[in-house]
Amino acid sequence: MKEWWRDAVIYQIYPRSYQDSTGNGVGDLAGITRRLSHVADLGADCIWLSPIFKSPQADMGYDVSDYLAVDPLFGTLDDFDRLIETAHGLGLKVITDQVLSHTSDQHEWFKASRQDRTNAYADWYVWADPLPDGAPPTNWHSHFGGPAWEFDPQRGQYYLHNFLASQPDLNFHNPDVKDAILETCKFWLDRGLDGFRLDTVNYYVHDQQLRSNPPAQAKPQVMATDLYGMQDNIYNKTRPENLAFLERLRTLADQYDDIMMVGEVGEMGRRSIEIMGDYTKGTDRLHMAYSFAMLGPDFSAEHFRNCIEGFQQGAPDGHPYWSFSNHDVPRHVSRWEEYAVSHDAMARMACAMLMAFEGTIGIYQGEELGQLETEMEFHELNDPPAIRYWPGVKGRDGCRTPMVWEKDAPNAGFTTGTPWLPVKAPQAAHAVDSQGTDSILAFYKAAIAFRKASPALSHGATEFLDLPEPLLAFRRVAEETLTCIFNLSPDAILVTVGADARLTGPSAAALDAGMLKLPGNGFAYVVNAGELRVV
Ligand code: TEU
Repeated sequence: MKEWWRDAVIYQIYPRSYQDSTGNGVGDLAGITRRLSHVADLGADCIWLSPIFKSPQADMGYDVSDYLAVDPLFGTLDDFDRLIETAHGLGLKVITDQVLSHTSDQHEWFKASRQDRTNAYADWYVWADPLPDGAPPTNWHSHFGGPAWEFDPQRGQYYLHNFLASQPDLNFHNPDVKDAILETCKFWLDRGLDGFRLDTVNYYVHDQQLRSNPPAQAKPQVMATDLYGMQDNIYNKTRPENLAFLERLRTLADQYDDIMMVGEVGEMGRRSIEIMGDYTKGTDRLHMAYSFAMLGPDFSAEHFRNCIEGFQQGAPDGHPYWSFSNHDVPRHVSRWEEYAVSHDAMARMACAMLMAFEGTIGIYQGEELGQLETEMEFHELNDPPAIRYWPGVKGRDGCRTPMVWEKDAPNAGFTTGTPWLPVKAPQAAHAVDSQGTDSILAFYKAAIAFRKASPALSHGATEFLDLPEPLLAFRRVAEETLTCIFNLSPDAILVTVGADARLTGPSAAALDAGMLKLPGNGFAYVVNAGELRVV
């Protein structure tokens, strides 16, 4: 189908934690291939593979040392080709995670670049002289803590790293860098991929004049790592010059058949929704984008409405990608537990909500099991910012622990060896083989199937209804009209509806004589809803 991605459900696989086939404790491509039927059975359309490329794994693969090779940890190029072939055989598309903004410091380009100021790669990264007092060139912060500049004694200069010091930022003002990066993308498209997830897509270009960001404000920290969230990062990322590069990427993608690119906008809040729009409007930039707006703690109806309406207004012809969890944030069932009657009730309602949103839907491995964030001990941590800021910061290991397959098998069937992150009892309790007919997994399958079969949910327009918090309600309008209503609180709420109203699809509500009873975290898809009023 042309533009398959428009109403797709995309399933994110974190390869280190899906299925180990060798017993070394780390998941791999052959393991994923073995488990693809789970994804197909769920009803997803596509898998997004977090990075599988050669990497010292300082940031778990988001530090690439060779864009054209599979890391031996995950297998070989043959394993990759077999994975694609098996996925395609099951009707699943495959997209890979391209980390183009920075490389590992072990990449040959950087090893050459740091030698001196005149070598062929000298300007491939962002190098700058110290200020007269020896300080870094700007006040930019690294997302993972401290200054975004690292001094290199051999060159006598600083280099830019928006993330770890071992993740130097490429210089996207250099035409050779842009050409080389596009070549690496071409390599993977030529191998029959269906598209890319583009890591930190708004970080590619920095301010060439090296202006300092406005001084940090005493505002609440969004991301816990350090002062990063307190600085308006207007000069180290989201520069206007980035759009021209996105257009080149699109030109490349359009040379292939029905390729999709989804960009990760590394930003939260309202501004992030604007950037998603800027990056996806029209047909010459990205196909879709997501930000961290729905991946944070905010769980108000107003917030979700602002995200969805804000995107529509900013980019009426753009296409969003919405998800509640990924490998960078605490799992949503735990993240939003203060609003939950129970973890399971939250898992069901969040799924029903997500499946009702207009756009493409992303789910993160384990979410379909109602999985909880894993509580970590210091000695179990792997994530660099988690280690650096322990115990003040909840790092990202708790959402990255292995997928659980068989409840009673060692390590829940993930590995026969010692897993790189622990498999603990509260997580193993959610194993795939323990999910029966009334389970969260069964619910996800039903909700995905319902969305697919419903023209309103899969491609209808969205019209919000003005109901008070904690109710989120909107109509999806296509050949049919469906009213979707969600109780974002643990307390029951009564809503009157029209006399002809009836429930359809999965629900957690009771409808009797024009009265819709929503328990805590209740939800319903309603046909002929009539006028809704809170009693
Ligand atoms: O994440 C980007 C990221 O975590 C932040 O950029 C984001 O800006 C922030 O959470 C919103 O305020 C990607 C990957 O998903 C992550 O795993 C990597 O560590 C990171 O890039 C560096 O490659």
